[in-house]
Amino acid sequence: STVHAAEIERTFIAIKPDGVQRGLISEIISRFERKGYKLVAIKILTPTKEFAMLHYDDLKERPFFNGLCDFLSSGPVVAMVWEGQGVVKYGRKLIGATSPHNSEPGTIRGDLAISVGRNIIHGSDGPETAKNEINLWFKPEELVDYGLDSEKWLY
Ligand code: RTP
Repeated sequence: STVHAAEIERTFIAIKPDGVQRGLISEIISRFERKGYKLVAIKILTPTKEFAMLHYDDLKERPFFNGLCDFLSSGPVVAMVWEGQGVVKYGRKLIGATSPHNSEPGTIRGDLAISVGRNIIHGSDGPETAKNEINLWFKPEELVDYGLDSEKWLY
């Protein structure tokens, strides 16, 4: 029933404009929260296109890059940091495959989305990406600390 502090990871999760406009904020937060992950940062904002381009910098050579950045900056986005053991990898599992055509029922995209260009949520794809994305979207003081005793009900 113990977990080492080193095993507690953080990941960046964003509800994209389609997820926000469709009223899926609480549904998505609920899935991460019920699993046992902790919400350590949250804000709602409409990113600029320039900011969207920084966020998706890895995809700048892809044909859908421009449209993707237009879309991410088209309306309010809920930016979050979630914390817990294995949250980077398991968060991707909760989210499901990139294309909702392939994502399993039971996953967020499998249950709630149809098309890859409107797949409602983003999650960091690895620990390094998570650190970079958290730093891009949040200042360190925007993240909370739950304290030393808060893990005992989970681990
Ligand atoms: P995300 O970064 O949003 O969590 O998605 P991902 O890792 O599962 O997928 P990635 O390959 O990094 O693509 C990022 C986002 O680009 C959009 N996309 N459109 N063929 C297309 O039109 C296409 N392919 C990808 C999706 O919104 C995807 O989430």
